[in-house]
Amino acid sequence: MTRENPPVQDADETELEVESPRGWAAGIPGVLHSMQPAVKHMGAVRTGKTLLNLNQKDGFDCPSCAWPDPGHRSNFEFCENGAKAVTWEATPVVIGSDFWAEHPISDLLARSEYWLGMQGRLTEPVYKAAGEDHYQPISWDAAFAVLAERLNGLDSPDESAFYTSGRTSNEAAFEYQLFVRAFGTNNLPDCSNMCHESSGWAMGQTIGIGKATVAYDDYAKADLIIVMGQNPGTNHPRMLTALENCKRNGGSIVAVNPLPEAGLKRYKNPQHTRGIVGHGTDMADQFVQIRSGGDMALLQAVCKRVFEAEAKNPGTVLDHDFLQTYTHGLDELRTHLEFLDEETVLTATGLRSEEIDELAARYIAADKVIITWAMGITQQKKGVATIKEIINLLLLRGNIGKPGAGASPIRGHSNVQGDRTMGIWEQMPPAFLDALEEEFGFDPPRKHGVDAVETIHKMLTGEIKVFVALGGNLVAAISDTHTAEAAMQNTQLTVQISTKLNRSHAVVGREALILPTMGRTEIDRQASGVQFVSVEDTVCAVHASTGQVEPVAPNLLSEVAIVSRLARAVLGTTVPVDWKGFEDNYDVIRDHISHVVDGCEDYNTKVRREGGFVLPNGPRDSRTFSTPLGKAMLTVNDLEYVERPAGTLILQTIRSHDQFNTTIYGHNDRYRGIKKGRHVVFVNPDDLAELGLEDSQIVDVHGQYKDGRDRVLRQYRLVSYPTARGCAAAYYPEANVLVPLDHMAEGSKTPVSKAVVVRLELSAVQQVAPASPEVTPALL
Ligand SMILES: Nc1nc2c(c(=O)[nH]1)N[C@H]1C(S)=C(S)[C@@H](COP(=O)(O)OP(=O)(O)OC[C@H]3O[C@@H](n4cnc5c(=O)[nH]c(N)nc54)[C@H](O)[C@@H]3O)O[C@H]1N2
Ligand SMILES: Nc1nc2c(c(=O)[nH]1)N[C@H]1C(S)=C(S)[C@@H](COP(=O)(O)OP(=O)(O)OC[C@H]3O[C@@H](n4cnc5c(=O)[nH]c(N)nc54)[C@H](O)[C@@H]3O)O[C@H]1N2
Ligand SMILES: [Mo]
Repeated sequence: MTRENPPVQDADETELEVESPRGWAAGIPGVLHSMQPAVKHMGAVRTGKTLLNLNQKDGFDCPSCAWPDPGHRSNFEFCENGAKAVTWEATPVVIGSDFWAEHPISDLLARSEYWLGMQGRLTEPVYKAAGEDHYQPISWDAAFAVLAERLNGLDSPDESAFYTSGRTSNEAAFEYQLFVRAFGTNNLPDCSNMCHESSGWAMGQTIGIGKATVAYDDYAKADLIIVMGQNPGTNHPRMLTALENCKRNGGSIVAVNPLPEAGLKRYKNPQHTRGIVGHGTDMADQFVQIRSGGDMALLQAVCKRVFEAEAKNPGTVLDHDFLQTYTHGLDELRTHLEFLDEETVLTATGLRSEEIDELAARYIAADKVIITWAMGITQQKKGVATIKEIINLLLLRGNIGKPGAGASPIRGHSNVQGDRTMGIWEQMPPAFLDALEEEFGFDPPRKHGVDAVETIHKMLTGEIKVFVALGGNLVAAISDTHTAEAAMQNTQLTVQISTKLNRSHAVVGREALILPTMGRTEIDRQASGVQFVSVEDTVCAVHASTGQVEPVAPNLLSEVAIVSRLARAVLGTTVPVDWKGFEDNYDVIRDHISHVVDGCEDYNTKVRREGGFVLPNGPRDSRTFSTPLGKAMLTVNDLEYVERPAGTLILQTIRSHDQFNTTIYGHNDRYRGIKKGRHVVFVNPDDLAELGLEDSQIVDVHGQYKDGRDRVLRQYRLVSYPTARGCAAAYYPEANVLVPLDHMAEGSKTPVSKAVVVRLELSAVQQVAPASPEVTPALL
């Protein structure tokens, strides 16, 4: 097979341009931008088959974010970034057999994520033998044989870890966790460990379920939506339509963010004439420009004001009936907040008291309130406690379990929530393991497995020897890049089941395998005919997804087929599971899901209904809270915020408008005014002045962590930007070199990617670092 298009050159960071940030999102440029790359790479027919079938009834689910589909879909139910995701996957550009001889691993190590991803789709399994610098094509059977021999040669199944990224379908995820547990370990780290784990922890403990308590229609019914730590204009663009619906129905929106993100200011909806030709819809009625990590203090201060308002006008502010019937802990919370010190709150938040008064007044005036959040909240040291404060605030006025109100963590990957529902978690509860045992007749391991950070630790110590990844790019996605890379290279075998090349294919163990897979856009033919898969969105709606275009190469296997063959090679007939039957007909997997996963009874029928079905949700449906007391828990959390010694800044790592996690589509961050480059650090102009620095100077960013290690991001261009005072921002994944591996959220152990204390120093060389990563000699 040969390449259809030549490989693109890497970006040249020296051409980086900076313009003023934009004050609005989407509109005509959004639509045009979304069509451009597709038509260029795929031609009109493949473009039509993919983009017009995106999120349609019989089409496939968008492989980008987890935002839900509305009941009434327009013909263009996709956004600019969904289109980029589809184009990136459905591109006919492929990596041919000649590629591997031309590009040894030492060459791949020196390439940027952008270059790697742009080489095209992976088309055949390849293997790197111990001591070799090259991958070589290998047959599928030989690849599974290598893997089976290494796994079965381990002293214990716990010497292996099986990672999952959130694009994997419910069918593949269910089968994968079944295989891993039948093999004998719960070592199932996933991308969620680095993402919404804090939400799962906090919500599980307080309301008994780690998922949103709202349905799609609730956004339009809300009187107030508070959007915290989230940039929907870039990361969940279709959410702007839901926010717009809320505003058009008379609701209001508050954005809590250190950055004035364009999508939260004004939205020009490309699906309405008024959006295309007019001014668009003004979004946030109040912008609360919070200091990084200050949300916990803000939420406590708002709760305190709610109690004070109730004290002034007893019986009018708190929802007494609700609190009495459904919650526990009201008095303790009230007493705790009496001691909250306003000065501490103002330091922690960087806000004025009046701004907090305004937010509290808005909250009290609204009957139905939704609070949504994403990574600005979860990837904080106090992320779990902060989300518990969100729950406190909602509970005080009965904002859980009624229309137009609720807690709404907005998930990242398109099926990250479904993967968890299907059992991808290192700590699945005993009831799930019991159900597996009953259904399949083997004894699943009960000891908890490792999460993503623990996996890295155990690779470093040599306790984990084989690493298998069903999608994703762990080495780039996890914190402390250099440590993570050393860990990955300390393993015996790394295996990546992927659609495209990324850094995790270059930073490998002694031996390595790449197993290419089909993507969600592609037609999946098996022995019983064309298959569909299913996914769950951020509001617990499950639906089918059917690929529409021919697979990009004949030798690709679906994820289900790969896991099925892997299981057969490793386990033989030691467990009574019909892996071949799974591969031949995905209905067989869904029948098992029906028996094992709560809420999925009769899965094959329900998932075939138009629009699928919504999973049961106690808090949302009936104010049922499955906590040990059977009540929603108001909790008392000791306030903490990020300390910032003089001369330092709190740096957060964010996504540009041209990336999906570690996948870099391009080098423009349109809304923030950055063009042709990514090596920038955004700093408030007053902080720049205070630090004696100027816009466009080139600096080295040094992490300031208690372990004293000098973690550095070299030669980044300063961009004077209206972020909150004392805060800075740089793009993920590059900035992961600065996040220490043990800098984790309490409880959830999510890396604290949004608050790293840093010091800026002028670089010796006043030139932006090249796009290719810095390669430490140890890696070669
Ligand atoms: N196009 C596109 N879509 C995506 C993704 C992508 O990379 N590209 N990734 C997907 C994934 S996996 C996820 S998890 C989501 C991520 O979606 P987001 O969470 O929106 O992604 P981030 O870019 O990390 O943005 C974090 C936001 O939190 C703000 N923030 C940072 N620190 C704080 C703080 O202390 N307090 C408050 N209140 N705000 C803060 C930042 O300024 C920023 O606006 O998007 C998903 N969708
Ligand atoms: N500093 C910092 N670090 C972060 C974050 C942050 O905000 N800041 N965010 C964290 C978050 S929220 C997340 S979710 C993680 C993301 O971590 P991951 O999910 O591990 O990373 P992705 O970049 O989404 O993975 C992209 C790769 O998945 C593969 N892929 C794409 N589609 C498919 C498919 O259909 N099947 C298979 N098998 N493979 C496929 C491709 O090879 C692609 O290169 O990163 C985390 N890391
Ligand atoms: Mo995520």
